[in-house]
Amino acid sequence: MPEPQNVAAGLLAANLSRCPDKAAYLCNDDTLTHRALAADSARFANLLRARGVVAGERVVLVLPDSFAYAKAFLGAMLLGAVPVPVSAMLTRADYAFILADCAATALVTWEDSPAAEAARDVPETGVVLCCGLDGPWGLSEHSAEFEPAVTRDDAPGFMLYSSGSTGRPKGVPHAAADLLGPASPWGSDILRATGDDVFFSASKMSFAYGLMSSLTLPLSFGATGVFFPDKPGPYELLAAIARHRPSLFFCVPTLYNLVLRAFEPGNPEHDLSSLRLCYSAGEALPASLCRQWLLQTGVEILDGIGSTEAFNLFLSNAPGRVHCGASGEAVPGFETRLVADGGDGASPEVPDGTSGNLLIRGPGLAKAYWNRPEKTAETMLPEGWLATGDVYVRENGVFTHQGRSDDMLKVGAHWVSPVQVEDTLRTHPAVAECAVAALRVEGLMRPCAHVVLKDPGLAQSQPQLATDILRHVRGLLPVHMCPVRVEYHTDLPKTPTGKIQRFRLRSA
Ligand code: 3UK
Repeated sequence: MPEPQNVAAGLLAANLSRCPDKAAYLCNDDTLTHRALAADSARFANLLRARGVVAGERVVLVLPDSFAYAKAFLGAMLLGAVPVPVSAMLTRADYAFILADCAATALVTWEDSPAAEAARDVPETGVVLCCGLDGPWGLSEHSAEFEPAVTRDDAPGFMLYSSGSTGRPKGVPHAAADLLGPASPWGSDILRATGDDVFFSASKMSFAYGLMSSLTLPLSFGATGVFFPDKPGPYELLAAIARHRPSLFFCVPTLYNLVLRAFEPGNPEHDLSSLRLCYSAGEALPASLCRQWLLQTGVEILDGIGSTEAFNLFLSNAPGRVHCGASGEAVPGFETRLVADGGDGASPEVPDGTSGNLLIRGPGLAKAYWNRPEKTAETMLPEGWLATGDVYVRENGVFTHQGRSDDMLKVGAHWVSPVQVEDTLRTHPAVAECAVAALRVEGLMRPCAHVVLKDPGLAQSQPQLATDILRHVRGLLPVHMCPVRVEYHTDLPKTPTGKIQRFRLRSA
């Protein structure tokens, strides 16, 4: 039996012995060494303890990606408390819901944030610590010595709220050891990460994808992570890449699309020469974007799917073996099953080339949702299988995403994947972004195209444009898949992590 240990303490101690004076993280002009990170995380644990926080309690973090974030997250874990990263872009009401839902005893945020206001609505959140980018006030007054708590393997070690595309957010508690899952084999074999890498994630640490690629992978490899505290726009991201020279870049498809449109080869402020690999997750990467990015930047994008429940990537493309438009193959260590509706891990698989619901099994999966037994029963199936809610087609071991099971449309007894129709819509030169959702026409479901135009003025100046878009798609897709109407939008509804919320566009 391995000695039970504190996962955060293990990560910090490993780097303290192998590379104490190397940058653990970079943020704007500042550097935080592994040595300073270890000391300040211990101080943070002492600060929380001095304020009465004890092991097992939830500590909600609402912060920009910053050194303060890393210290608070790791400090809470040293104490055996449960850090709960939450997006910094929510409303007071959202924060009040989450603080109450997880019965937080502490909140770490900036002064006057909507989360700090929400803490007044939920008085059980007794401790509110206000931070700048470096850490909370008075951190240096606390000792840098801390005896890490030893927590039980099955106790929650950290918790994330899933930004799911339907309904209110669900808490997803993970064992502390699950934090180490993405390092191997995803990090080691697919990203081929080493201590020489500089990780940069445009996705925030409140999103599992950002948490692993910004915060924990740099620690697992004794590498360096770049924190970007602001809301990422394409020009700011290009400038940050030119400045910090990351070797690995992580982002969601929508942002890759914006960065690609802003990118000017030869512009010294758009210097991508440090990148050896780009990674895309969060939603399917359109094949056209995958190809265009490689063509224009010379760097491969690997698409892969992960989830908050898995706290890992379970299907992924691999370097030199990219299948544009597909999520790639099962990541070693994960078992997959594609089953018919209502199936579980014991059900027969659908044949290759046929749509099925993806179930996965492997290490590090969340065992249950926080206080949501019905959702747990729907998702965490017997024998350790997890229903991802995603519909896939598999051919020769390569998985192609067909959409969320809850986004699929059935038109005239045919399944229609919004993703496939959207890919086709995007080939029309006027379309910048689009989403397909159900529209009820005389009681029957029909696809409707919700479109953001590259030039919004065209909606007025070219009244024939909508007809032209529909005709374009009709030339390329079977009739049941063709949208019957185009609706223009200035913006599509998205989750804080950038996923399109197709359910908000449904008319039925
Ligand atoms: C969808 C994808 C197609 C899919 C996540 C990387 O996105 C993450 O976690 P969430 O819990 O959402 C999970 C759901 O998002 N999705 C994610 N990636 C892809 N669909 N292609 C993809 N490449 O519906 C999935 O079930 O917010 C991503 C790492 C950790 C994560 N938590």
